[in-house]
Amino acid sequence: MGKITQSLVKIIFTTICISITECSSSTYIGKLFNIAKNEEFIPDNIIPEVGHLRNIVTSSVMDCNEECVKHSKCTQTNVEQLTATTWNCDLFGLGRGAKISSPGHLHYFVPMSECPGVFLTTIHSGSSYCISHETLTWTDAEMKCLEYGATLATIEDSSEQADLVAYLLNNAQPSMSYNIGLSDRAEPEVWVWSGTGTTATYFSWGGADPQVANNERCVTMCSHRSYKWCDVQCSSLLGYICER
Ligand SMILES: [Ca+2]
Repeated sequence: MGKITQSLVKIIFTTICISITECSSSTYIGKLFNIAKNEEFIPDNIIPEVGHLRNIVTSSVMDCNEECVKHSKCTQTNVEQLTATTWNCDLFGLGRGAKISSPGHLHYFVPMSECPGVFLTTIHSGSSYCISHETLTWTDAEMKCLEYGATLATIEDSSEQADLVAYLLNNAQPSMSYNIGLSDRAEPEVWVWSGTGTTATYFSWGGADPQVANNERCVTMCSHRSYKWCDVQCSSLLGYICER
């Protein structure tokens, strides 16, 4: 985040909360910080150097989030009230996965960059997606999604799959397949969603996939199979779908 943007954000923050003794979280969520979709999300498997940045004590939730805005690598805060006037403030950079945090913790999220185009809320109820035609490996795509305050898409059921397919049939780049958040990179044939850390129960495989033999550990919505899923090598350069 550039210095001008940081200053601007600080001014907006100050303006919003100037006359409020204890600026409640709902006052500025949505203006600056998007609270994670899962309010109990806390960064897990944090990436070294940009993961857990600092732990400090602040006098309010707002002060903690201001510290985050000032820090070039901070994208997330986790705040817990200690006393009437003190808050434990954890600053985080990029992290992935979902883990249950303790009750009383507040989690805030600020994207580091914007997806090309916009996050679309009209594809499937309750979710927003960034469909990127930029071709990246699965891991690089996951990093990009994290920078957008998202993860690679988690497709929970047939209704979400059908809605994404309908969108791609009309809007995808010709012959482009799109990575989603599913892989068995940790353990062969145990398919885990990167966004939630959960083992998949719904699948929409196309053809004879998945095929264990070819070191195909990452999953894509395949253009040549009407966007049913193919397992591919994680190094394949493909489009990708982020969800938040
Ligand atoms: Ca989803």
